[in-house]
Amino acid sequence: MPIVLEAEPAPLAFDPARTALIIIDMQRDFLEPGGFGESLGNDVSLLAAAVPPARALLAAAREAGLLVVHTREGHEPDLSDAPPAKRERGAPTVRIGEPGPMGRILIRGEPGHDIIPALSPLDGEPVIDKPGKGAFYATGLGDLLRAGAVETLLICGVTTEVCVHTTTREANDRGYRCVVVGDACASYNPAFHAAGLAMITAQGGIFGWVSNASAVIAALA
Ligand code: TIU
Repeated sequence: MPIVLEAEPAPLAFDPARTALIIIDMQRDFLEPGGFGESLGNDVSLLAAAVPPARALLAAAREAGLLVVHTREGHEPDLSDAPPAKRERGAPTVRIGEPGPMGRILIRGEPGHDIIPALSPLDGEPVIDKPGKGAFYATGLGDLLRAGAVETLLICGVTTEVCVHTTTREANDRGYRCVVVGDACASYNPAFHAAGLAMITAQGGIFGWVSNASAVIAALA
């Protein structure tokens, strides 16, 4: 049965049975003090603000029986899935695959690549390992969502203007209704966060909708 969610630019009716929550890249290396993100000079406390809303949203999604999908950005240890154009970015000591404070930077299996404990996936919840910023590129996410007959995505995570935005744009072009849960997203740059959310809802919702965790939780209750 469709339920109505308060959102911008307009309320959205959606069917929870055909809705997935996608939590983007809530990884230790991006969020925790002492991780890769902080080593680049970022203020990781800005990302911490998204954790309580994301945790509440995750609990409500599980309770309502939504498909819950977690993603992680990272690469194979041999870097075979990291294109040179991505590997070359940044100062040589903080490049992908180099030793970082929580293991090799953005490498699968390293401690920093893990999802933060507050948002740990449950057994059986799919975890999509992605080599790009978007969660559809070179992953099984499209097949997974098709198998679940999903039509609406609730999207949150970090960072708003990078992996959340890229995934939302990919999903929008694939025909999904995308709701970005704004307070459960964050950026190292507050202006980019605000602009990222504003870009979703501009022009009548050019990429989708923006809501917040308490509105989603109320709609699912
Ligand atoms: N997950 C994600 O957004 N990856 C990034 O590299 N984000 C930055 O903002 N750097």
